[in-house]
Amino acid sequence: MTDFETILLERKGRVALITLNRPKALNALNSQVLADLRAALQELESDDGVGAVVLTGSERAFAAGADIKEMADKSYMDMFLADFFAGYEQVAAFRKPLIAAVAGYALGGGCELAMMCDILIAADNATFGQPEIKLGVIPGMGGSQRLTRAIGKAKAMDLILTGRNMGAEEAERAGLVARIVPAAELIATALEVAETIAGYSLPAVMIAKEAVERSYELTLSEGLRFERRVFHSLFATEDQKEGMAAFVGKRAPEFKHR
Ligand code: CO8
Repeated sequence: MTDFETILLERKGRVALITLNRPKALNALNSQVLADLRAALQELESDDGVGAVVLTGSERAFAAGADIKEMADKSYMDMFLADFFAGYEQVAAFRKPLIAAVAGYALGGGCELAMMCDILIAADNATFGQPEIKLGVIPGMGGSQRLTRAIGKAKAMDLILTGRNMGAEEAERAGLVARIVPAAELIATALEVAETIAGYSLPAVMIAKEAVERSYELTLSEGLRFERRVFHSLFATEDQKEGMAAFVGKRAPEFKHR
């Protein structure tokens, strides 16, 4: 696996673990982090041996936001011409399951990065927020859209307009977080979830992810039609035959594409 400047990339069987690694800056997301993440995800996407990916930070911070020091002196033209941080959409476009394991601060771009993942598992010390308003700006990596879809207008407005943080329990109640675990068990739990997913048929997993994502974009009738079409398409896979034959034969399936 390639070495990177600001992230660590490890393989554990069919699961990859990406750890944001700028501890002195609480994993603030600068352009190098973006470049490293994009390169790592590209590598993992094209690796058939990888079935799911966990993205994490440190116990103190998943990521405390976009790098304020890098952004502070930029002009409108700098931001516009570089389409600053548009590259993060590549994280959201990653086709395999991406699990965010969040401990400590997930603020601003950190919260937005976690929301680009498919399953968000939080340590009991996790803190989420969109504090950009305190800096004279607003969320710029999807917070106003993804947070609102995840937790609804009432809470999203509360967080984005006041800049207050919310803890793991409030985030779980609000529907942002799938599970809360003790901080010491965070990585093991996230890897276990990823291993479970990576044990299934990869095309089925990728299509399941895509179908759920389409629900954000489509009307119900179009979404249901999309689901039915891709459901039908899975009957062209060997893994469907194997999965159903294994059930009937009362044995564990041996998926080929996993
Ligand atoms: N950017 C750069 N450096 C940071 C950031 C950050 N977001 N967060 C923390 N750091 C640095 C600090 O400057 C400090 O560095 P140094 O030791 O050199 O002074 C180091 O990390 C440790 O931080 P603190 O000493 O502040 O640690 P505390 O435990 O006292 O506080 C906090 C932790 C509460 C997390 C505090 O650091 C904080 O408030 N950080 C900023 C949080 C924030 O405002 N995040 C939002 C940033 S804006 C954003 O994310 C916009 C996203 C969209 C951009 C897309 C553009 C298109």
